[in-house]
Amino acid sequence: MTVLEQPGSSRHTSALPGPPPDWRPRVDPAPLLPDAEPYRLLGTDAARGLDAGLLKRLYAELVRGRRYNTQATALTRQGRLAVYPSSTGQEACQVAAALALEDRDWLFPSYRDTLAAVARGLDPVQALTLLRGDWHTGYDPHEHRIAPLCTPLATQLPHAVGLAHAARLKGDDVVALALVGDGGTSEGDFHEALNFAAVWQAPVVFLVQNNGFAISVPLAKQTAAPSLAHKAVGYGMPGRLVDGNDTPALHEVLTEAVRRARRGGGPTLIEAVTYRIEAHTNADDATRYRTDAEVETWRAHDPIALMERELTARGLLTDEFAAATRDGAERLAADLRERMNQDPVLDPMDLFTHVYAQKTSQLRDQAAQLRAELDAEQLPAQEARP
Ligand SMILES: Cc1ncc(C[n+]2csc(CCOP(=O)(O)OP(=O)(O)O)c2C)c(N)n1
Ligand SMILES: [Mg+2]
Repeated sequence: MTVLEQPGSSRHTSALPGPPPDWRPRVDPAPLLPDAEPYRLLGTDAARGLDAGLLKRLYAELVRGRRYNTQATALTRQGRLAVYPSSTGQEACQVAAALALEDRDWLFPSYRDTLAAVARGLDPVQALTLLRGDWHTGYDPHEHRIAPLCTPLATQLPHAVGLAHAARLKGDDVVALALVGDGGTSEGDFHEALNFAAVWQAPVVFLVQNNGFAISVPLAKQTAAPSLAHKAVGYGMPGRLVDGNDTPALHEVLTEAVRRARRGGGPTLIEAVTYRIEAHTNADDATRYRTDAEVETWRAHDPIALMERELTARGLLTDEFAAATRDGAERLAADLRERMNQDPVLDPMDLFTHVYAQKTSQLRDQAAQLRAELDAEQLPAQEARP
């Protein structure tokens, strides 16, 4: 018997079947839709009302951040750092993310977000330990409430949701802010994290830094969505689209989203439209997949230059302030240079520490093998001693 032949359905009427019973949208999608174009403050009338102290603080952090990026890249050339995914051009996202959070909140960074961690107060050398290949994370995530810099794409997102949801269940006043790239939005973890976050109304904010590329893959090959911010609607959370090089605009949107999450309003997805000025890492040649002309158009929209225009228009970029900002950035770079040039003392056996609370049998075997090899290397050296 088919559905059409079921008892009661045999009465033929000429009327077309009506809609499914009781159907209506579960939430009104209109308020969840993102901004029609990237939200901006710099260069608009609204910028005139921005607090001078905040603008100067953001600017000083941007200048420090740029200097940190150039110094870290130089360290890769000197063989002192294995790899550095530079955030040059994306400093506005990094600084605004760090400053939007309270100390009690948590930051969940990706490999490109060392600068956000440093702007949040992490020791600049500790922030590079993983990228030097010295140690799993290099810092205590609990000390600054910064999760480990995450290399597997988007895996930090479900972690952020889990932490935020758990905090809410425990009654802790904690918001999690997770950073992810445009490429990371194609991962299953992105979908699972956003879905759970919205269903649970977890106090979490997702900041997608759309820098145009996932290594050599441009955004057009990554997604057919109108924008990455539009994905928010499908999960039932608001989406925001922001100029990712406009630091005060980002700071405002992120701060609002963090506040909303804190008062139980649930998650927000923010897409920051920005650009990766340097190659993916020092191991990549970006000239193979993009033109210099494209890079130049983004250099003209540099986050530091945008801020300088605003500060100058407001008479805030005095010679004294500019010099003090430059000096602060140089001190940061000199300290980084000096400490990264010291050879770290490492115990190869630490490879096996902190991987699992209880070592698996494979790890125990591998640890024993390494121990034996290290001991064998020691023997000739000991025998050579008088
Ligand atoms: C699960 C996973 N798949 C693939 C990679 C290799 N990989 C490293 S970076 C990257 C591109 C990521 O691009 P995006 O998310 O846009 O971040 P961006 O590097 O631009 O900051 C890829 C594919 C990875 N690290 N993890
Ligand atoms: Mg990208």
